[in-house]
Amino acid sequence: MSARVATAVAHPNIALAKYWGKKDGEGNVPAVPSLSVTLGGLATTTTVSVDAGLAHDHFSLGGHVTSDAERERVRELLDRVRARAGSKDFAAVTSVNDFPTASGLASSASGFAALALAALRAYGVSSSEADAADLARASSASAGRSIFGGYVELVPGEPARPVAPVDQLPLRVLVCVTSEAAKSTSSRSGMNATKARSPYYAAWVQSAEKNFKELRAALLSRDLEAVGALAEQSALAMHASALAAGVVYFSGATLEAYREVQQLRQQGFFAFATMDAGPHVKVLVHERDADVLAKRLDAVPGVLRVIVAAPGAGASIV
Ligand code: 2P0
Repeated sequence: MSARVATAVAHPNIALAKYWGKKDGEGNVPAVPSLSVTLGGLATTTTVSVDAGLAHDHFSLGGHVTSDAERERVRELLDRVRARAGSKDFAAVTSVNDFPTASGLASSASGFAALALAALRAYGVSSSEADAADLARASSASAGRSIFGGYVELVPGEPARPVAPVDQLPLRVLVCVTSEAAKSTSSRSGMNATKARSPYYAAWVQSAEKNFKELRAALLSRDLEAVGALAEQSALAMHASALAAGVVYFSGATLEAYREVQQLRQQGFFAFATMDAGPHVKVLVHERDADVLAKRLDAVPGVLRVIVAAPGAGASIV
């Protein structure tokens, strides 16, 4: 039987209102609502080839054979798709990122979004974008958001859905890369440790609900300043709760870049920082200042390079 092949491209997303922590029980359901912007420019390209001749699934990432844990997460997603397709055929999956993998640049978001779309197509499952988003979310919650372009919300228990288009705000995201290495603590273990051990986890969950509502309203009313301020608050509150459990994603360069962002604000620029489960700092700036501020941030000790990203499109089959 000939292989059925599909290739999908997906882009990372940066949460403005962060998700951190899961609801009790199975199903990978986030404990808090989140709101992200999908970034153009950075991409994961994933090909799924269904082949009745294979004895098991194969998965390579960036041309390398992957860890058992990574293969297991890919297999779980393929199993869900096979169950819907009524197929027992295995697949070969190849995935390539054009940015650092597993380092807090949301590679699992674009990775599982691309995998979900490509797998549904390759196995011939007819599905809506909401189906694809919920399939991706079950593997990696933030991945549900990368199915869509522009600004996207993920409310616990529901598939991700778009909230506002790419041109809602004159926003650019300056991704300050501070390490090319993979992070030492995965998001999953970091958030589980925070939930188990942080004295501030309950406060985080409470503050995240309020932050999400306010940020969503600010986005819909095109209040760029409020979106920036609320996004930075969300990131700091998430990391404060994680830090109290000994979950530390910051490096020296993270703090240097954050200090520069505070100085840019004192100098009158619109600049707010957000940090994820890795040492990089993503700086929200006005589109007109993007080139000038990228140079300023590139000069910060420990910042290796700065990627200028604009809000971008959702995942698609190519
Ligand atoms: C977010 N992050 O909202 C938050 C902020 C990182 C910091 O979603 O366990 O890789 O696979 O559902 O989606 C990273 O977590 O975690 C993440 P799993 P995921 O973007």
